[in-house]
Amino acid sequence: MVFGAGLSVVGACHGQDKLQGVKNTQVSHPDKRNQVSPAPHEPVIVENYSALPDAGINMKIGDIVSPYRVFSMFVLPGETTELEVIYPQPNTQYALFADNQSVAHAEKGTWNWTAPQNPGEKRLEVRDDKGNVEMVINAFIMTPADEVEGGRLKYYHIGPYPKESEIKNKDMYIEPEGFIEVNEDNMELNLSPHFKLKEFTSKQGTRFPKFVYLRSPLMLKLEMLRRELNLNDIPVDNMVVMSGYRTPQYNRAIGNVKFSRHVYGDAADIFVDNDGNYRMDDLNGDGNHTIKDADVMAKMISELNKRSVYKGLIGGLGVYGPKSHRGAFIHIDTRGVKARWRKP
Ligand SMILES: [Ca+2]
Ligand SMILES: [Ca+2]
Repeated sequence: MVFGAGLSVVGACHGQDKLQGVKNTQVSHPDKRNQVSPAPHEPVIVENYSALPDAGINMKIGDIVSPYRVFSMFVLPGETTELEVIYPQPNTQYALFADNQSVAHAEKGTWNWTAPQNPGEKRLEVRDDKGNVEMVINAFIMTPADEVEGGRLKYYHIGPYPKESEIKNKDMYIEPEGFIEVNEDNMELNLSPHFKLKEFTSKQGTRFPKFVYLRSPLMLKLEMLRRELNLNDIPVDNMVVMSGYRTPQYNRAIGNVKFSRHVYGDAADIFVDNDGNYRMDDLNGDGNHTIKDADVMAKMISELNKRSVYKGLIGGLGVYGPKSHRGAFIHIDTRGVKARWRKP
């Protein structure tokens, strides 16, 4: 098994030169569909994946490396991404297919795949020379951010991102260059073996389409944490993403800090919920539901921090104790520098 052997994140982001501001114009729209009170996220239990082994190869997808059989990428229309097989199996040739169409090699084991001009999804498959599918990469072609008008995309309220003049660390707060449209047809698609697109939408409104912005290192971090818990005899059948992406609009509505990592697509608030009651499970086995159960998850992040393969995934770790309206949870993000906080 070559898990993690090449797991790394190189560089902060692609296409910084293509950054587009979300237009911050105050236009009130008669459509109020998105102003209904948020519905709670349902836990997502992915069945038949608990035994899903890693792929026999690692794939470098742009600036990240995935060892998983199912992964995802987020690109702009017409954007070209380099894909490369890392650690191929001996005496095996690989081919890349996009929606069953063969993609020409750039060189052996390397392809430059160009996304179509229209937003949507493409299913990329890496197949070996016997035709076996070694890895599926769900490619999401985003709607460019310059199509946001009056803070909205197709009536979905995204809201204004902080102005560039307000941002001190421009490497850490990169405004989205596009948004992934989420609808009934694609919401069940996997972003990684255990996480689906629908888990990361902002908790605003109930109608489709919705839009999210996500960065792939978050998926790597979530999968690594999940695995680490399992390896430490804390079985995870169901890890709930209580909050993934938040639009600036929603983030402001709940009174969160302006520069929340959730707005920048690399944060998730999570807890283990194998019994499906939408509350953190008793992970430390003391019979009580307390912040100590969140500490069990946080400890795994600390362990991962010690490893070199984790280097590109460093970021925030917040530990939260239970309140009357919700259980304990942890916040993780991949902001690139360590940040720690604890809120009993
Ligand atoms: Ca539970
Ligand atoms: Ca406990």
